[in-house]
Amino acid sequence: MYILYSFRRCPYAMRCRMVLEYSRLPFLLREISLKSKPPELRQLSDKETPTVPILHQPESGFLLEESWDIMKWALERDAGKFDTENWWVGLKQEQKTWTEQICSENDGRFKFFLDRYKYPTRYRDAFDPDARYLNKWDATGTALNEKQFRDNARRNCEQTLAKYEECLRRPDSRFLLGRRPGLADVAVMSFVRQFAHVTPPKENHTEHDTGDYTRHFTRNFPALSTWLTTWKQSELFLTIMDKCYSGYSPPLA
Ligand SMILES: N[C@@H](CCC(=O)N[C@@H](CS)C(=O)NCC(=O)O)C(=O)O
Repeated sequence: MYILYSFRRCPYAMRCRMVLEYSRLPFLLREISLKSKPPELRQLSDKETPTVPILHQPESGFLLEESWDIMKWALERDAGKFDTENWWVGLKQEQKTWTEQICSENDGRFKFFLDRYKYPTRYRDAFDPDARYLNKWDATGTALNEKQFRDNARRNCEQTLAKYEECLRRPDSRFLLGRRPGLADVAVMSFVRQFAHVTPPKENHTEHDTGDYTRHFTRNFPALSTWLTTWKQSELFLTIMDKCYSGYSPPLA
């Protein structure tokens, strides 16, 4: 039996749950507290700080520790027969490459700035181990005050969102690759959702600050907002976010 170590609100775990549910992999869901990880997780993982999601099959020792690997493996297993709506397996090579690029930008630059937009105060420490990224992507970052730091992070996220918006505004393109959903949509959806849900700081927010970030998101990215709503309301997403969700169970014969 496969076990998915997961955390309900983790965007990496969400996208894996979506893919595992879609591709009908029977699995047990083990919800983890990130604050007190069980010893078995530490035993499984070679990482200094184990992360979720992890997919493990105790009987065989099969282990995947990266969400991208889990999604890809689930879709490709058994010659792709579970990828029934062709999210990945039957894509053209250029579409696969594009999907990989989208995912890598999402997990890299976008996630980096999303964290800073969401939690600016957590990242102002001069000893931030991620400061090297700050230099890579934003040489001015450390010289900004908190509001400027947050706005700067938001603007950087919006560069990525603008690409998605452009894709979705093409004719007949309800999804990033066109008419049909694909792995790219699923890989980034939970992160775009986090961006759209960031709440304004309680103090000092002015009209100029927009005050209402959600309205700002909807106004600037109308096609992306519609796309996000479609995914948020999808049966798949609602299923994997259900507090009682315990993994895909095959229908009774
Ligand atoms: N590269 C990993 C990243 C996963 C990740 O960062 N997960 C977060 C939760 S959203 C985590 O487990 N963090 C460890 C911690 O907070 O201790 C993947 O794609 O699976």
